[in-house]
Amino acid sequence: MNLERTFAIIKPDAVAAGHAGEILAAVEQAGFRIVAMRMTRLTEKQAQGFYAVHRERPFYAGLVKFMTEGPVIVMALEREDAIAKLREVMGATNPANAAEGTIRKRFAASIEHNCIHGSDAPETARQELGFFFSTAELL
Ligand code: FUP
Repeated sequence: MNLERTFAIIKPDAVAAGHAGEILAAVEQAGFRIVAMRMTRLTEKQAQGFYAVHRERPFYAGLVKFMTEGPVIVMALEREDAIAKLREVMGATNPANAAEGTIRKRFAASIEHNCIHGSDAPETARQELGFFFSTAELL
C-alpha cells in the first residue's frame, strides 16, 4: 500500500462559477482525505513562483494573470497512490480531451481555464505542499 499525499488547487474559474463544492465532493468520493485546506487569493509573485517551471512558455503570462484573478482553494489530499489517482479523476489538461465524468470534463471551459491543478510527481507534490502549507498544518 502506497499511502501518499498530493497537492491540489481549485482554480479561480471553478470557485467563481460556484463549482468548488461539487469538485470537493468528487475528490472525497474518489477516496481522498482532506488533510489541509484553505481559501486564498494568489499574489502575482506566488503565481509566478508556483508556475516557474513554465516561465519560458507562451502561455505563462496568461496563466499567472488567470490564477490571480480571484480566490482559489488550496488542498493537501491523501489516499493510496494519490498523485496518479487525482490526475485520473481530474482528467486531461485540455478538457476537450478529458474522459467522461472527470472533473475537467464536467467543469472546465478550456485548457487555460481548466478548473483544477494536481501535482504531477512525488517531488512536485512535496514542493507544492511546502509552498502553501506549514509542517504543522500537514501533521
Ligand atoms: P497539468 O499538469 O494537467 O495542470 O498541465 P501542465 O502542467 O501541462 O500545465 C499547467 C497549466 O498551464 C495548465 F493547467 C493550464 C496551463 N496551460 C495553458 O494555459 N496552455 C497550454 O497550452 C498548456 C497549459
